[in-house]
Amino acid sequence: MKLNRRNLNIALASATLSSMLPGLVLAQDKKAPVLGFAQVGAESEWRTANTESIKSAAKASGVDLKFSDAQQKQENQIKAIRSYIAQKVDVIGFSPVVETGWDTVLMEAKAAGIPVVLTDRSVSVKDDSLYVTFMGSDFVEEGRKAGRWLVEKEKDNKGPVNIVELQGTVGSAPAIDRKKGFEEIIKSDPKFKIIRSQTGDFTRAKGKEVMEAFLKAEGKNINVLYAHNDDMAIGAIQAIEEAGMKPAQDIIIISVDGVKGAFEAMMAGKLNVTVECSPLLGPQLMSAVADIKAGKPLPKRILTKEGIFPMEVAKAEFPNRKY
Ligand code: GZL
Repeated sequence: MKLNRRNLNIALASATLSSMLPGLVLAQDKKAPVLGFAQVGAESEWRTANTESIKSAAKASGVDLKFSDAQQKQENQIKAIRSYIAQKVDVIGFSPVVETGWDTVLMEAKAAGIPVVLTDRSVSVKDDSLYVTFMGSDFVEEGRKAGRWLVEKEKDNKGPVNIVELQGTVGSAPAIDRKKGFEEIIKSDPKFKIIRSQTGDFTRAKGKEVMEAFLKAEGKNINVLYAHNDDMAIGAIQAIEEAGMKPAQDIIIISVDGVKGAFEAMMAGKLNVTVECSPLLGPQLMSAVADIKAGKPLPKRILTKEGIFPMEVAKAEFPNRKY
C-alpha cells in the first residue's frame, strides 16, 4: 500500500484502536461459529424437546444457528443442507429422517469443505468419512431393554403372548433398530409372537389409527402393544379405551422415549413402561461445533446413556424429568 498522509492516518488510527481495545479486535476476528441444522420435523414430543435443546444450547454457547424443519420429508432435508452449503456455514448438523439416500449431498458438503455432524439418527453411507461424528442413542439396546422388560414381566405366563407392534417411520434408524433389538430378546421364547406390525410414523394420530385397525382385526387376541415411541403409544391408548378395553391391564403397553406424556400415562395407570431415549443433544452438539472450529478431533460415535422407567417409579421420577 502506497504510504501517503491519508493512509498513514488510517494506519495510525487502527493501530491505536487495536492497542486500546484488543478484545474488540479479537472479538471481530473470533466470529461466532455458524451451524446449519436440518431437523426432521415436529412429529412428536421427543422432537419438540430435541429442537428446544438445540436452540437453547446454541443461544447459550453463542453459536449462530440456522434452523430448518423438513416436515419428515427427506427431500426437504436435502434442500436445507444444500442451502447451508451455499451459505458456507461452518458446520452442518442434521438428524436424518431415514438411513439411506444421503451419499450425494454429503459428498457435496465434503467437496465444499463443510464438516457434518449427525445427531439422534445415523445414516447408511459407503464412506463414513462423509460425517465427522454421530451422537445419539443406541436404538438396538433400547429395543433389547423393551424385550427384556417383557420377558421378565411374562416369566410365569405359559403363553401364547400375542404382540402387536407400532413401528416408527419406515426406513428410519430408530424404527429398524428398535425392532431388531426387541426381536433379538423375545425370540428366546416361542410363546412370544408378533401377530401384527405396521408403521405409525412416530405420531399420535397415526398410532391411534393403526391401533384401531389392529383391534378390529385381532381384538381380545392382543396381549401386548410394543410402540417404537411414546406418541404412538398415547394414540393407541385412546384407541384401546374407545374399544372398551383397559390400557396397561387388558393390553400391556411398552413404549420408548420417556417424554412427559408417557409419565402422565403411567401415573394414570395406562402405560406399563417407557424406555428412555434422551432428546437433550443440544449441549453435546454445540461442544462438537466448538471442537470442530478449534480443530480438535472428535470420536466417530458419541453415545447417550439412558434408563428404563416402569409405571411403578413414574410418580417418584416425574419431578426429575427434563423433557
Ligand atoms: C429417536 C428419535 C425418534 C423418537 C421419536 O432418537 O429419532 O424420532 O423416538 C421421534 O419420538 O419422532
